[in-house]
Amino acid sequence: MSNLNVEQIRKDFPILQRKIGGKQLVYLDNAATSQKPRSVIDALTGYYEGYNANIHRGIHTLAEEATDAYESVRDTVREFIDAEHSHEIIFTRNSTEAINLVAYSWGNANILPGDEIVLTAMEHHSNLIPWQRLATERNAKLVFIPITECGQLDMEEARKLISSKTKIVAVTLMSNVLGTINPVKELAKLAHEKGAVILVDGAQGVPHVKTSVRDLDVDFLVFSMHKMLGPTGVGILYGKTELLEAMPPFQSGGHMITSVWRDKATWTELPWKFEAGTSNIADVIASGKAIEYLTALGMDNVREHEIEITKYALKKLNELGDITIFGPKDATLRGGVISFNVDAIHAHDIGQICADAAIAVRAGHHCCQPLMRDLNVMGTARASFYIYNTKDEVDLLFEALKEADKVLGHVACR
Ligand code: 7TS
Repeated sequence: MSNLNVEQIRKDFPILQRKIGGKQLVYLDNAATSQKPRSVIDALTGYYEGYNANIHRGIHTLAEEATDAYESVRDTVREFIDAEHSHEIIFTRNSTEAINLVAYSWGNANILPGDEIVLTAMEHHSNLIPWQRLATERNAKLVFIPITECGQLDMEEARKLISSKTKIVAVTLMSNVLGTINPVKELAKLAHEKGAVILVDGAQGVPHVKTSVRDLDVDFLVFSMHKMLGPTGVGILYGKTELLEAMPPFQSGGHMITSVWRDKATWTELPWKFEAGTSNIADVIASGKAIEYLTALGMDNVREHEIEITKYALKKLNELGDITIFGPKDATLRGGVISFNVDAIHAHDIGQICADAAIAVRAGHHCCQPLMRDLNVMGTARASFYIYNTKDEVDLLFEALKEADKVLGHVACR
C-alpha cells in the first residue's frame, strides 16, 4: 500500500462525485488532462472575487496583491523542479508553446545548415513539429533515436546518433503512449559531451515523477500545469540563465520592454522578456495551489501509488486474451499510462464501450502518428492514472473490456 490516502484525496476533487447515466464517473484520461482539487478551483474564484487586477502595472492595492500572488508562484515552481533562480521560470500557455518558444528563439539563433536535431521515435507532435519547421527553415537535419522491442529508447543507438553535429537533443521524459520513462540524465550527459543542449518535454513526466533540473542537468524543461492538478492555460518553460539571456524574445509587445522609440526598442530582463502582453494571471495563481497540493502529498508517494496501480492494471488487463499492451512490462520503468489494443476491436469502439460504462479513456493516435506507424497500428485505447485512481476503478475497466467481448465478440478471457 502506498502512503497516499486515496479515499481522502478523492474528497478534494468535486468532479469525482459526478455520475454519468446513473454510474459513478471513472476518470482514466489523466494523460490528456488531470482533474482539479477544490483548492485550485477556489484560488480562481478567490482571485476574481478578491483582487482581480493587471500585474506589474499599477500601484493600487489590488494590483500589488495580484502581482505578489503571481510572482510568488514563480518561486513555487522553481522550488518544485529544483531550479536555481526564479527568473529561469517562464510562464507560457502550455508545453506546446514553451517548445515553440525554444525552437523559434533558441533555434533560429543557433541552428545552421547541416546541424542535427536529435529527437526520439516516441515524441508527441508538440515536440516534433516545431523542430520539423525549424529544420526545414534552417536546412538542418532531424535524427531519431529508435525504440527497442521493450518500448525503451535504444541507448546504444543514442550514443551513436548524438554526435558533434548535434546542436540540440529534444526528448520526452515520459511517453504519453508507451508510458516509458526515459533516461534523460544520461541523455543530458551525452548531449553536453558533444557540446549540444538538451530540452526535456516534461508534459507527462513532471506531474508524476519528482524532477530536479539540477540533478538531471537539463538546459530546458517544459511542462503543462493542466496535467498536474492545475488549470488549463499555463505552461512552464525552465531554461538555464545563460541560455535564456542570450535568446531573443519570442513574442513582442507590451510588458517585455524597457525603452521604446518609434523605430526600435530594448528588452527587459528575465523572465519578463518572454512574457509579452497580459499574463494568464488567475490560472498562474491557481497553478501555485496545484503544486502545493502535490508537494503536500510528496512526489515520491505520488510515484509509489502510480507504480502500484500500474502494476495491478498490467496484471489485470493481461488476463484478457488477445490484448496487446504497449510499452515496458515492468511498472517501475514506466508511468501510469497504459495503451492497449484488443484484437480486432477498433480502439474507438473500446473507448465508446468504456464511455457507456462512465469510464473515461482515450482512443486514437494520441498525437503520436509516427510512433503509431512504427507500432503498426492505427491507434490505441489508453487508460492513464493519477493520485485519485483506485484498483476498484481498474476492475471496472476490466469489466467494461469484458463487456466489449460480449458486444463485439472478440475478447477471450484466459
Ligand atoms: N508532450 C507530451 C509528451 C504530451 O503528452 C502532451 C500532451 C504535450 C506535449 C502537449 O501538451 P499541451 O499541454 O501543450 O497540450 N498530451 C496529450 C495526450 O496524451 N492526450 O491529450 C494531450
